[in-house]
Amino acid sequence: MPGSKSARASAGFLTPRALALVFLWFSFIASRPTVAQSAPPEPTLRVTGIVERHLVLHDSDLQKLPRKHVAVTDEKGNPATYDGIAVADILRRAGAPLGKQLRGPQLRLYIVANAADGYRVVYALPEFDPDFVNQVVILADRRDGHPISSPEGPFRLVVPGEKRHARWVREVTSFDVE
Ligand SMILES: Nc1nc2c(c(=O)[nH]1)N[C@H]1C(S)=C(S)[C@@H](COP(=O)(O)O)O[C@H]1N2
Ligand SMILES: [Mo]
Repeated sequence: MPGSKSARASAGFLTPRALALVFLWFSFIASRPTVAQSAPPEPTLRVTGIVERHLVLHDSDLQKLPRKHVAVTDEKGNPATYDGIAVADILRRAGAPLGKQLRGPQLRLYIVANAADGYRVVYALPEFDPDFVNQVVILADRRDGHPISSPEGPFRLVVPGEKRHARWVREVTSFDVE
């Protein structure tokens, strides 16, 4: 049939050869984490979900954001200081609604903090917003002046004022806004 012939021509990108190339490409992508393990990548934080811009922030990007310092008590009751970036400043870069924009339907938004060990914790967006809360939640990259090593770091959430520390997520890898 002449009609089906032209249809085949216009769907030329679906030829078996093209499909094989796509398959090879995905196999390559799937194999990459194994390769990456031999050379540890720069610590990275992702912001995904319902935001204006998805972000992939490298350590060097995070260092450019304003620094915050908090003095807290750790889970064992010992004093500790943490330095890092207000989570609000990270979310603002992704275009999440904060301040006057955080109202009405936006108040249904929540954030899932994901950790390298699979631990996941939920926060409501206002919990990070300095217009709503006094105590700033930070993504810490230093404890007592030193970089935080795995499995606590390189990035750890510090939630001052929260009595139990179950939401102080260690080794944070991403924030998903849902
Ligand atoms: N990634 C990750 N973060 C985590 C946890 C975990 O299992 N995985 N446990 C939480 C709990 S229940 C507590 S009490 C604190 C303990 O913090 P610490 O290890 O600094 O004492 O970490 C929190 N953060
Ligand atoms: Mo805990």
